[in-house]
Amino acid sequence: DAVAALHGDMAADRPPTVAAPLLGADPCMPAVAHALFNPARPYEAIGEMAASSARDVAAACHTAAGEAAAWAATPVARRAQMLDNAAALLIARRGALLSLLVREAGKTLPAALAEVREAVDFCHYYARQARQLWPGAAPTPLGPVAAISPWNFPLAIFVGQIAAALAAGNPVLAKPAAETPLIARLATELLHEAGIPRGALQYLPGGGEVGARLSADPHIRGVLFTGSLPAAQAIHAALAAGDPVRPLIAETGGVNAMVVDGSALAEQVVRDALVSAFDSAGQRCSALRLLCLPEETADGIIALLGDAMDELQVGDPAELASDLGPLISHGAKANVEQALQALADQGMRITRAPLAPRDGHFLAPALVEIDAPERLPGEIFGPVLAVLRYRRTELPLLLARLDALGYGLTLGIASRCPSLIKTVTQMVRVGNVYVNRNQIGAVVGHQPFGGERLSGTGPKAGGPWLLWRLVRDADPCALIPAAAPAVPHPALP
Ligand code: UN1
Repeated sequence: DAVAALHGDMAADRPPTVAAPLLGADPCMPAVAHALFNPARPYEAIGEMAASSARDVAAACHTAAGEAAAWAATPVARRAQMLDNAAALLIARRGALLSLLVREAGKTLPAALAEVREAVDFCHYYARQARQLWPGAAPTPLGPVAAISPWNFPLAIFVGQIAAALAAGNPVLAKPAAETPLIARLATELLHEAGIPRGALQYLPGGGEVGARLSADPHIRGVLFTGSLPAAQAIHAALAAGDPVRPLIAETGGVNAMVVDGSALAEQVVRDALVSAFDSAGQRCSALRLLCLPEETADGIIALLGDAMDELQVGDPAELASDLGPLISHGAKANVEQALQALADQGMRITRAPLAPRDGHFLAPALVEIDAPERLPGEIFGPVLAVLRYRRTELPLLLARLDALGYGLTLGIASRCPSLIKTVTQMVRVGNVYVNRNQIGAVVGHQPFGGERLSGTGPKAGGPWLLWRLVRDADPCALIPAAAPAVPHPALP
């Protein structure tokens, strides 16, 4: 019925309009709405949005500050009940949500369904956690929090950040990505319908300038951010410059590797690599970017991978047969093509198959054989998988070179040797290690998804830790004595 609802919505929907200045038009700088287009069919306008003005942001922050005491005094059980209500509304309106995920964000239907479910899970999860952590007196929240979310999970991360901040008692100023304001607006409406007061959750569409204004506003007491590294660094600087210094909880990108050893099952490696690299057309921070193969099995795995890539269907995400949808925008596609060209110019071999449709921002998945991890220009946010051969005896050196790239988000290990799995797990500094499985699709709840170093402010960006970071009371985990000094890396088996 969800798919039927999707097609119904697609046929019947009129382009929704985002009336951005929810707090009244700015007489000094009237907001000009611009059209939003389906990334799979760039001639199909799906709605309009206007960025929030400086005055909108200032007024919203002021309102949030005024609302802070009332929201903090709302019993935890009532806040949690509202989040459970929101989950029920997300389920009830899944047809409209799926339609927007496909048409605004270019998600395939399976990815869109998974995202609705993730948003529902986030609401229930933070409701349950808040009830369990704070059954008695509510803790002291930080105060108004800005939640700045990305276009690649425009529903799940948008709702997840809001749910965590609200559960902890903070009013939220939610800024969706400039590419995906419509789905965020619908989610905001459902959260309001669930009982969350309008002053406790305000919607501020716009681009980086809105995020910058929010981060600089003195009423803001913390920022939850998922997105690019440069944006995280800019927000960090703005927060650090403020008085008082306010916390940033950020998750950015990664140059995520899968380390395969000689004992791994080739077919499983191919299946897991394919999903990890090309699901969502590679537009996930968790996606596999660099497949590291031992010399002795590399040829066989690369051949299987090429055949499997030939089977992938690139096309309109509204079609059930499509495995990969489009990139989010013309600019995103150009960036990936530019990175591929730079690798080709360095003499790296690129295989691309199958052909992608011409209209829309589609890209055929690409396999690039590189000779050193340092060839990668950082994160390439698209359907590009680099493959690197390494000598078995040089595995420690490989791990050191991966580490030196500076990122620490996800790492896959493919091996049937338990001691090697254990050793590699101990040696790497990443937020999420996946063993003998794909390395995307973090599960809401027990997996506190987050990145280290260039990938974010740490794995405590999720799970119950996130709630403790959103209140002023001491995090009970922080009271546990620090671990003993790190022991030197054990030798590889
Ligand atoms: C992101 O892509 O910005 O585990 C983070 C996963 C997703 C990652 C979301 N939950 O693949």
